[in-house]
Amino acid sequence: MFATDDTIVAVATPPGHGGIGVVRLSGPKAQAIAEVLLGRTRLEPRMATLATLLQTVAGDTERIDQVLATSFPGPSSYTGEDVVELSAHGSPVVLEGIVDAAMRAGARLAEPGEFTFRGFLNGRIDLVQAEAVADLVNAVTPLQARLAYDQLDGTLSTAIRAIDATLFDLIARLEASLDFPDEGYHFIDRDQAATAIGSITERLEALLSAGRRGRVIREGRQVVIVGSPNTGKSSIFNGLVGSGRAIVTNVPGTTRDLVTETIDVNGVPVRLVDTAGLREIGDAVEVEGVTRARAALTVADLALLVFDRSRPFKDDDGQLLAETSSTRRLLVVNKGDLPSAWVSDPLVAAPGRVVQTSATADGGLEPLREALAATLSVEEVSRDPVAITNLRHLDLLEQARGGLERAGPAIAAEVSEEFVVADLQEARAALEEITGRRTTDDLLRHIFDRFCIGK
Ligand SMILES: Nc1nc2c(ncn2[C@@H]2O[C@H](COP(=O)(O)OP(=O)(O)OP(=O)(O)O)[C@@H](O)[C@H]2O)c(=O)[nH]1
Ligand SMILES: [Mg+2]
Repeated sequence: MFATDDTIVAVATPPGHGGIGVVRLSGPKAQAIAEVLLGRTRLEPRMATLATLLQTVAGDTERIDQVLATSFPGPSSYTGEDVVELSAHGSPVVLEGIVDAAMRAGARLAEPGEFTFRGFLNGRIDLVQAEAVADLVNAVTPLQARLAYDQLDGTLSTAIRAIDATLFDLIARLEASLDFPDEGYHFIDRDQAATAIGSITERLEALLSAGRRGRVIREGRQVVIVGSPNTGKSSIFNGLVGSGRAIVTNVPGTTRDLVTETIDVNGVPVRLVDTAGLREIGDAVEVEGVTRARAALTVADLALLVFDRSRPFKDDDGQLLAETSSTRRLLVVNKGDLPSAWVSDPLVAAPGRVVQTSATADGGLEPLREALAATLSVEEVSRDPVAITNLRHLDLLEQARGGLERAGPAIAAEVSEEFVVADLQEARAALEEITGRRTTDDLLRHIFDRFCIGK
């Protein structure tokens, strides 16, 4: 996938200006290139050294910046190779200058994820941990970050390897019984094998059920705000987001496109989408806005239907109620600070929890915040059992369970051990694909494509 015998370089900190920016080098020539850049011969391993960074252009040597250089000799470095990190002032010009100088001295610009990929190839981390690095970097809620860190720390890898080891042992004993059938060896009898398969299946089940919750935390939820024009959708959106992100006016038809922000609801990242007020009239822009609003509704995990209580309930409102009857929804009755114009309660028979709000009154959105949390949050994910968050891992665990589910009855039905062993091997193959003991180039490309450059 990537060449692995050369020395790579990249800026490891985000683009833009900052207090400090870090350039990272990894590969056999990392140390030598750093020596050229710093004009000195030795960096004490794992000690930050203050040094001046030099570059030579057209025979003239100039000073680029003062940096802190740290050398991490392989194999106990992030990549498993020699690594040098240069912390400079966080200016894109300075950092790009350092990268250019490193390239002139023999380094190649790193591809996205290439540092982590080398760490994986050199056995510093397994594939689950590599994926956790990307998840940790991309986390938007503290709970997401915590679960990603747990996986990076190896909790999930350890759990999967332990199951794999038990399977390996079981297969070995079954195979031994196959190889020496006439010699009276009973390495394992069918009852013992059935019990072992049952207990491995239980361990997989525990991981799978924790994984369903974990996935919500990693993938988040999409919540779409819909309603007739001028009911206060954008005001509610702004209130929940905590900024004036969407335009609010008293003109019906203000919002015309989808406006999206992510908020944290008890650790679950929620993509909140504000939409154009649903009505049939309007110019071409508004019609397109309404089409987009309806499309957003179809992919929502939850819809907030917003009604304006200060004016009579209209046909449009009734139609929205009917058209979302099978969508998970909250019925938000807004403008509670104004006198009600509803003579009877039009929502009384409608499925969905009713929440009274006032987007303009202090604390008027609290009931909605609480209802969102109650509807969307997952039970608190404890650190044990390990919560799987990644769909790839879940799919492979399901595959592993499939193998065990075939092996269990086969052993009970006195089917030849060979077939049982084949099913168990299949389960093992799936587990090994999770941790990356077996992989394909396509899978690796897919995983490391998600990384940013410098990671
Ligand atoms: N009194 C009162 N006014 C509100 C409340 N919520 C919104 N408004 C006002 O209602 C008007 C419309 O609010 P918006 O948030 O723009 O409504 P919208 O549903 O996004 O409107 P469109 O984008 O046009 O569909 C604005 O003048 C808001 O200030 C509320 O709870 N009470
Ligand atoms: Mg609006």
